[in-house]
Amino acid sequence: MKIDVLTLFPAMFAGPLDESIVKRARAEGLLDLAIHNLRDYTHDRHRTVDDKPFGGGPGMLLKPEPIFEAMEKLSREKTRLILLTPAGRKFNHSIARELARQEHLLLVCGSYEGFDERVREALANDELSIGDYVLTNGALPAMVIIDAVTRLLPGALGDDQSAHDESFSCGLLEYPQYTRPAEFRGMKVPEVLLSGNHAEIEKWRLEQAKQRTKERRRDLLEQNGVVD
Ligand code: JCQ
Repeated sequence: MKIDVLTLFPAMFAGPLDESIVKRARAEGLLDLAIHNLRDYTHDRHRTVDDKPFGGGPGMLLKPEPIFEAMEKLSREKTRLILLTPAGRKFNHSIARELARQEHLLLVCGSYEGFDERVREALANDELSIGDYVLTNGALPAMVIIDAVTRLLPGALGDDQSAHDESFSCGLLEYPQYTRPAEFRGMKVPEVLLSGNHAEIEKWRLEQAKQRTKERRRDLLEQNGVVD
């Protein structure tokens, strides 16, 4: 998969995408990631990316020209252009799965300045939010999405990792897990996990996962049609 990112803050991307699973996916050629500075698509002496809103009001807006020009240079036959903004639809694991099936993503980072509406109308295939809070810019949301999508690319996870029945893949939060020692500072691992009875262990885990999800995230059960 190819992912291009358009941002005013390319330096923010050094670090999170050079570690762990994303690093390995890049090294193995599963992910071809490129970060582009929006300012490189300007032509004036001051490399202007923003301007005042028509009609007045506070703040500035990202000018459409650099974004259109970048899109024209970067887009391919099957590009999905996604704006990162708190006004987008809320990103989740099923959207991550959907994005992992795409050939090419172009992630355009918004900022406090906001987009000229013509970018939305003419260019955006989608607008995504990573949650109900406002950040200074869309770089962190872009990295969150890249991380969540990359680990779903075929071959990105090791065998033991991909076999793992993680939270959200089955619609439930994870059950409690323990490793050695069997007793630590007086806290004991539940007896059933030491029993060797795999049927009982599976039953216990499912029960714990359901209970935990009901307590912490009833919305997930509702979303999956378990309760309403
Ligand atoms: C994304 N959740 C929060 C901030 C405006 C118009 O675009 C804007 C983009 C941002 C940066 O993204 C977020 C965000 N998901 O704050 C303001």
